[in-house]
Amino acid sequence: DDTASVSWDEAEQFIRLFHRENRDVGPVERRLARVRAEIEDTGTYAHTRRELTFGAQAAWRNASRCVGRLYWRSLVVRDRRGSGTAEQIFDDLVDHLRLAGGGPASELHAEDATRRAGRIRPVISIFAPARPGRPYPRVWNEQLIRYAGYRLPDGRVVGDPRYVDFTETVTRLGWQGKRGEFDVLPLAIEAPGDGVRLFELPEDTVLEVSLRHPEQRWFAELGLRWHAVPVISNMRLTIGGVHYPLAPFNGWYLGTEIGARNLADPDRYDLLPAIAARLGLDTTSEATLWRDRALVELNRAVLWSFQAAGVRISDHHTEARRFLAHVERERRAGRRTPADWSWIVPPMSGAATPVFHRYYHEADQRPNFYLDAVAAE
Ligand code: NRG
Repeated sequence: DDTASVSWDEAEQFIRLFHRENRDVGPVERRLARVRAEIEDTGTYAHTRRELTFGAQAAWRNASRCVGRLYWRSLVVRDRRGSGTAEQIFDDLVDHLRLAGGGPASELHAEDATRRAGRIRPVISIFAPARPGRPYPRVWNEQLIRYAGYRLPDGRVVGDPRYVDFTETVTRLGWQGKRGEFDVLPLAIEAPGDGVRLFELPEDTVLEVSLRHPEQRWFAELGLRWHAVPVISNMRLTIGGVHYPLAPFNGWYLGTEIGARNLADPDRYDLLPAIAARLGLDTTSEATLWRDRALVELNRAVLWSFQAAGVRISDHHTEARRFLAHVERERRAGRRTPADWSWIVPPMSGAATPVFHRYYHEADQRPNFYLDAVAAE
């Protein structure tokens, strides 16, 4: 429950962890006494900047479903706890996207604007924590950049079927979509005293890659594209008993997220039949493995197009090896890496990657990220 007091046990556990791993921050007992007094007074306590930074990085390190954790220490943490209005939050999210490397020109790195586009870096922006009995800001979108889905009268969907309900919600709030296959949705930002408000992302913050295939010329004619940066905006960050309901974060894509799920799942863009047809595959029998063959070519197109555009992306073989290197590095540091096999193994060619052939430590370690119920109905 967000409105209850912060648990002292969780606060103490985190402060001890932080001091154990950051020997230079001073005596832990003094900090614990202050935190305890603050909780007794106010029901909660405020993290120092360094606690916030370490807490977010440790939350990533503990994210059991993430295969990309080798880089957890490099997470850039933006402290936006002071941003209260929907406008301020929107400006911060725009800055987040620019810093993450999604778009070209930005004041932040004007000098190497061309080199920087596509050089994606992991960033998290942390907004106000939930405080006992007080409302807090949030974003209704699952990710900052997602494509609208429109249901046609005949039941088919134009765009991403996953966002049909969300698209209807923002449409009721006054948004008018272009009814295309890849329309970037507006942000729905809810701030205390402000209600929910819609904001369009400036074009230069949404870097997208048009998909082509290294050999099949017709592939480009499918008109497929995907956005370069996944920014998860519906997960609650929990550090030392304090909940941050709005803490959007991003890394970079693993090719299979796009090629083996978003564009391939039957309840998403469902493109395998169309690609198999263009490849001239025999689809009359499952045993021809036409789905598998189309899947490989689609995933080649994703990786090849991102690489050609200079946009950072990983393939599942490389990332699987890096993950095991991470597990080993953590073991040498005296830590176990919690992991969820069903998320760590990629959605194609599972057993061809080394992460398939073993089991993992299954544990809920904090700090961590938790899925919040989507605010939109
Ligand atoms: N599969 C989702 C994104 C989930 C998180 N993936 C990341 N996270 N790569 C999709 O949009 O396809 N990240 O922080 O980079």
